[in-house]
Amino acid sequence: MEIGIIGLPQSGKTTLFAALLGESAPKATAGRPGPQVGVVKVPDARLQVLEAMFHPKRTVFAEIRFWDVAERTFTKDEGIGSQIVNTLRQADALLHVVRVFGNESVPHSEGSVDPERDVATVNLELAFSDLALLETRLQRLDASLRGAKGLERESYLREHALLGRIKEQLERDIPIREQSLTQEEWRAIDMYRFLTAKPLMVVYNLGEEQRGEIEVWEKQADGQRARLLALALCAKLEAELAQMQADEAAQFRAALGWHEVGRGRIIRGAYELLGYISFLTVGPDEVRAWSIVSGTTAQAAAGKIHSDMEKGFIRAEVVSFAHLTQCGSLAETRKRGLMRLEGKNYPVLDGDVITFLFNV
Ligand SMILES: Nc1nc2c(ncn2[C@@H]2O[C@H](COP(=O)(O)OP(=O)(O)OP(=O)(O)O)[C@@H](O)[C@H]2O)c(=O)[nH]1
Ligand SMILES: [Mg+2]
Repeated sequence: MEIGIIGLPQSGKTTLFAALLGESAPKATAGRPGPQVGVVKVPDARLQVLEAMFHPKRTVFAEIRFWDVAERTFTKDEGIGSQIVNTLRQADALLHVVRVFGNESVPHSEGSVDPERDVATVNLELAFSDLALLETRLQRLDASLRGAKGLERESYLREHALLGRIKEQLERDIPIREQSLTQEEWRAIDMYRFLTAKPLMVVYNLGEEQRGEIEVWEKQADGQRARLLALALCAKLEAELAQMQADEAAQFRAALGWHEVGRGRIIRGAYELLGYISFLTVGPDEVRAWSIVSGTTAQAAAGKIHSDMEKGFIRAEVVSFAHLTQCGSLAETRKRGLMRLEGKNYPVLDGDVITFLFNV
């Protein structure tokens, strides 16, 4: 899972990036070309339980990769640079950091702190870049249509109609992620990697003194919109806590009345937003969590591990994490009839412990 961090200059993108990465954050960030990539482990208490049961050589958590795209992602005059757009197009989701913190010493690129305006500004920039791409593609289709006949012509016409409809709605301020498209239409536009089609997490970055307002900000943001999730946190405070020893940080959190680490809330949010779940694999070498989109079939899930496993898929031995912990071993789940054999079309569930059987 790849998530691109975007936002106006000085909104706290790099600070949030540091909060997500904690100790592993790259130190000097200024002046580096291209996106900085940070890998965050997805916390999963089930892995500790499995570790105690299987004593593996290693334990591997699922991962999310965050990109702190650039020093100046969005500027009022220039919009988003084409290189950044191309990078962002590869992401599975976008995370928009919105400045709410005051702090007079940090100038705001738009002259004043106004979170709703900034959300609208960035949304507009994303829409502009999609509109430019739609425009180019429609022109190319017009050209191709001139010489096209039969089936080829029909397929161009279909695509032209679809892109035209999408463009018209985007011009009316409806991001693609909120447009109602059929499954087939989503698939047809997938290759364009439109920015406003991506799931979006809006993170309101509050100042330390605004820490009592977290819930207010999350409630007020419209949670009902498709593929959009709003969170609020204090990025600077979270980044500081992420640098502390775990027990010291926990004491601070308790004093603040925060039950969950900001990083954990963002990771959980990303899973929810993208519809991700985790399945587990166990053995003497490693216990491991793998993230997949909910509804992924057993055969496709095997492909996450190795393409040979997908190609040579025979069947999957599946037991739920709950049943495995009740029984204490895989052998016991077999004995009690809780281990199931599933075929290639079985939709994998969160917490399934799976052994794939395959031909090489
Ligand atoms: N008071 C306060 N200051 C913050 C907070 N988050 C960021 N800042 C400050 O705002 C400034 C910019 O933060 P960065 O994280 O570098 O912002 P950025 O979006 O990465 O900035 P660019 O990459 O230059 O666009 C720094 O001086 C931070 O210390 C916050 O939650 N509270
Ligand atoms: Mg930065």
